Amino acid sequence: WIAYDKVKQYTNAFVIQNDSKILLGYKKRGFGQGLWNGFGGKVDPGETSAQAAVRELQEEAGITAPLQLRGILFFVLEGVDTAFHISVYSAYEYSGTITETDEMRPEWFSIQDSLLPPRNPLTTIDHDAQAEELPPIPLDKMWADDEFWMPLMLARRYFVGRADFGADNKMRRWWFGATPAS
Ligand code: 6OG
Repeated sequence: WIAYDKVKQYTNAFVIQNDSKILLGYKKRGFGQGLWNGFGGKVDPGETSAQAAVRELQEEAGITAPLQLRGILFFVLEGVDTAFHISVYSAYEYSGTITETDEMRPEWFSIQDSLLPPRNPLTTIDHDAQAEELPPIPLDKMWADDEFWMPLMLARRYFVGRADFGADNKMRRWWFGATPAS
């Protein structure tokens, strides 16, 4: 087995509204350029990951949110001697004005039903909340791991996962799990 002596801690934060839309950012530069993702970055020395998550969301999208830890991801990439430990956060409200930055272009996406847990058939759907026409979450333009844990996050389950990426950025092996639905 391999000991990863260089583990870097990152954050990734999502704002979700009415279980119907989610805020993603288009990464304009750096690692993951050209992909849509939550907002986040490296945890600085002396900072907790929760503090970093709030700071990064502010820096990259211009908003503040009561982020809650939703899951932990662990990635290794072929040819890269650093392993990524990513704490994923979500919030259901925010304050401030969503702002485009040098690094990220924020946009709302509608959450497709296929990513949500089955609805109780007796639940009434708020059609006003769904009136807005938004594009669905662009999973084909996101990191390949996202489709596995996104439904777990949207179901508000606590998840953990690991994925090993090849040099071509394709996922070679992966494992995801979560606490039972409540
Ligand atoms: P900066 O370079 O912007 O931080 N990140 C990943 N997110 C997903 N969904 N999958 C991955 O698979 C990822 N690798 C990194 C963590 C990079 C941002 O990208 C996230 C950070 O939010 C490999 O400082």
